[in-house]
Amino acid sequence: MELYLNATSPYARVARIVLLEKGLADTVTLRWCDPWADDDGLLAVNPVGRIPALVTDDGTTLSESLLIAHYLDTLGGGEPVLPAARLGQTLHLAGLGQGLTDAAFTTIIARKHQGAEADASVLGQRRWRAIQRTLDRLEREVDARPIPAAVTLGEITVAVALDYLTFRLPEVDWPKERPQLTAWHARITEGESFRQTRFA
Ligand SMILES: N[C@@H](CCC(=O)N[C@@H](CS)C(=O)NCC(=O)O)C(=O)O
Repeated sequence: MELYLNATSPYARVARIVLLEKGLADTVTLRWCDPWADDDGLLAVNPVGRIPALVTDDGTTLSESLLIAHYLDTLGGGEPVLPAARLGQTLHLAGLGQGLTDAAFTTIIARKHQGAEADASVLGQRRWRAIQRTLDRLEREVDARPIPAAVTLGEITVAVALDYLTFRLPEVDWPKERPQLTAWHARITEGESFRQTRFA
C-alpha cells in the first residue's frame, strides 16, 4: 500500500497512527508530498488533491482520514480501533475530534489566504466559538470515562486535534483551566504511535 501524506497534516497523522496501532507500518510506503503544490503523484491517485490518500494493494485509492482508518481497521492485527462494543462512543469522540480539527485547520487556511482579518469575520468567529465549545465539552466528558487498554479512533482523533491546536494555534491555550482534558491527553499520547508521528 501507499500513503500520501505530509508531516503537518492532522488528518494524515490520524491515518498514520492507525497504521502503527494496527501493526501495518511495514506494509505501507509513505509518499511525502505537498498537497498545496498540486503534486503530480498525489493528483494521479486522488483528483481531489488532498491528503491523506491511501492506495490499497489492489490499486484502489481511499481518501478521507476516517474512511481510511475504517479500512485499515479491517486489516492487520491488534485491537480494533473501531471496537464493536464501544462503537457509538468511539464515533461520538471521532466526530468531536474531526470537528475540532476542521475548525482549527480552516482557521489556519483562512489566515493564510485572507490574512489575520479572517479571524474577525463571521465565519472566523463561528470557528472560534466551535473550538471553545468543543474543548469545554471534552473537558466535561473525558474525566468520567476510563481509558481502555487499546486506543480507539475516537481517542486518536481527539488527541491529534489537541496536538494540532498546540502546534498551529497555541494562543487557544487549550490546557488552560482544562485539567481533566490535559491529563487525559497526556495518557492517550504516551504510546509509540503518537511519539513516532509528532508534527514537524
Ligand atoms: N476531511 C479530510 C480533510 C483532508 C484535508 O483537508 N487535507 C489537507 C491537508 S491537512 C489537504 O490536503 N488540503 C489540500 C487542499 O485542500 O487542496 C480528511 O479527513 O482526510
